[in-house]
Amino acid sequence: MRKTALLLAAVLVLTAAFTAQVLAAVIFADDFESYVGGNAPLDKNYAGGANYAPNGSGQPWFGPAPPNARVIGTENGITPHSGSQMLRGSVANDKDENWVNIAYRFNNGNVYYGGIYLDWWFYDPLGAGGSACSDFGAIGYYNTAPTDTDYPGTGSLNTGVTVVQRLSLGCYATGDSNVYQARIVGASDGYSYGWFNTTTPRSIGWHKMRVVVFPTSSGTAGMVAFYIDDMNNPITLSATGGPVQVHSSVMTYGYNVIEINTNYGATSAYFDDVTFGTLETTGRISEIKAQPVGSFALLGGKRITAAPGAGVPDGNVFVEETDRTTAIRVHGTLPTGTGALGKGDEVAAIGTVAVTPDGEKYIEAASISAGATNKPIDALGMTNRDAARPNALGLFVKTWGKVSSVGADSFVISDGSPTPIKVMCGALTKPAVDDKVRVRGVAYRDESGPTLLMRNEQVDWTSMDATYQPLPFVSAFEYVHEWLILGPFADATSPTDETYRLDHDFISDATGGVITETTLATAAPPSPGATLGGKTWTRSNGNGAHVVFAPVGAADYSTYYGHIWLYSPVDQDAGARIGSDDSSKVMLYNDVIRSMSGGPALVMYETAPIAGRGEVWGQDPISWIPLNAGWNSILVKCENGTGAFALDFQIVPTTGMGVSGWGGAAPLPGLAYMLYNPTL
Ligand SMILES: [Ca+2]
Ligand SMILES: [Ca+2]
Repeated sequence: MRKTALLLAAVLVLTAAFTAQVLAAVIFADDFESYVGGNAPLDKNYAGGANYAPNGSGQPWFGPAPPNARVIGTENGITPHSGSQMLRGSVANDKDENWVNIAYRFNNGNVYYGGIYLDWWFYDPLGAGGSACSDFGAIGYYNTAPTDTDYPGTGSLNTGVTVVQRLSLGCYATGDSNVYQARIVGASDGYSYGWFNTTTPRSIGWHKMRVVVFPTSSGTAGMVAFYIDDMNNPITLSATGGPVQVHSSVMTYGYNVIEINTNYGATSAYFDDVTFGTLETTGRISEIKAQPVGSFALLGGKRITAAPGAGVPDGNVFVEETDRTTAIRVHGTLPTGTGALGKGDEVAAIGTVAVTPDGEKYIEAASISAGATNKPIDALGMTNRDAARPNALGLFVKTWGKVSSVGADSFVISDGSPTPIKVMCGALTKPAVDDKVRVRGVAYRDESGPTLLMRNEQVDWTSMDATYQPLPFVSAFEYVHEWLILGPFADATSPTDETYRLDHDFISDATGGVITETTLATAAPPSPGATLGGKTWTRSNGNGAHVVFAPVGAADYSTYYGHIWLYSPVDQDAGARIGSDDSSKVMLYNDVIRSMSGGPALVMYETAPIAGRGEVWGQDPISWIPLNAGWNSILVKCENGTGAFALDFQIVPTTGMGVSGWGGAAPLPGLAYMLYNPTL
């Protein structure tokens, strides 16, 4: 480890605001002053090189097929950012890479999942239009990085690598050479291979660059922000869905290396003063709420419980810890279009801590963006008294009571607690005075006292004596998040005939003809744990608003069934959009269908032509799904040839079927679903 007091002092002055609030421990800082310079290779794995060190000890930088970066002094009128030494590439177009194995060096062989940053000084020798400079720094992950020494083999992490992540920042030749580029491997909304153009113009000279990975946990993609020169405001990525300042890291592997890439083009950039460290914040909402008003807030990976609509005012989302201990309101300019936020979305925000006159701490966000869509958080049951307590503020709760009055956009309930609760519900249908109801919403407080903010979900209030409270759909686009699934089914013909996989009745086979696909809803209503022909109806792993069949044992050349009980408050005609890998079929059963068919369910959709295909969100419209008031059985059958096996489904208005792609259609509001049938 190499540190220079002078360097750290300079950094602190330049980034005082961000540093004071967020950056904590510097784990590794390198000003390249302690190496042998004069064009000597930096690589520790360059046998006989001036900066050679044993694998696992000494200085930490290694690279593939050394020499890679060179340690040099002032050249071409360019002076090091600190001291008398810096780095550049070896030879034009040499594609030099140098890594530090941060997992081995600093974290006992463990990856870092988030709560980390990397910054460095970057000299752009060409500025605007300089496509011959194509160099960048990165935080990354390589599954070839050892946990017990610096490098494998002779020093290349590229040899045999199969799993990679890189969060890169600098210039990249395939992008717009008038601006800087950033990369998130796996992101599909950049211009290619995870690369994004930014809106930050290139200019000749030294630039401070920083990559920040928000706090997150194992298995969750953290949020990423990139900074150039202004360490208080992230740069803007030109994503295909619209500009973003914070983006999901997409991959969930964590990070085990830092990386410098030089001479990826003919003209090398220069690097100096590399610093890797951890963020001060754990990202817990309780910690943000404890911060003083006006302080910097960095929120990552929390889950939205409520987005604007009905009782929730525009420009606000409520986000909650998955352990339901705390929640907070985030106010700002919310993303629109396909980036629109909804319940179950992971959200990241950068802003400041603010407070209302009624004492509510919230985040006034300069930047809000969404990550993955996940399982919506269940409401926490509370008495009116508990829902009115300060520590419930912002939590998604379920409470109950007798209706004492009804207003234009609200009604008041009381369970006998000292203070009644005003339920803000906008234009949703209200209960009548003296009705006893159960209500879900966000515990809030305004000048009138305790309130409950209902989401735009009519099903979030039900009669107190109802035996059910249905699940909401997820995201701003209301996809089915969880299915009850049954399978896989296959027989001797399955491997050779795709049409057979979709059209053959495997439920009939499995039950000796006693139950069929179209009598299933009444003869053997699906419910969690129910068995049928030796298979068990199983809750799907909610997976970003679609079903991925693989986690429960998907096989090639097989067939699965997925089922939900769809709740509609009224008789109405709906449409749907479906995406499936490979082909699928949708069967509907309810009173309308029974009167049409004389009994069994009817097929409302079948992929045409039946063919192997990858999943495209909402690929096909289904023009007519007649819904009964109450419960409707929807059975989706999906077949797979090989590889991925997945399904997505969205109910849409018949008057606005939209287009394919995530969020390609506005949802039909007011619906919900369950995995078991409460009427049977
Ligand atoms: Ca230096
Ligand atoms: Ca497939």
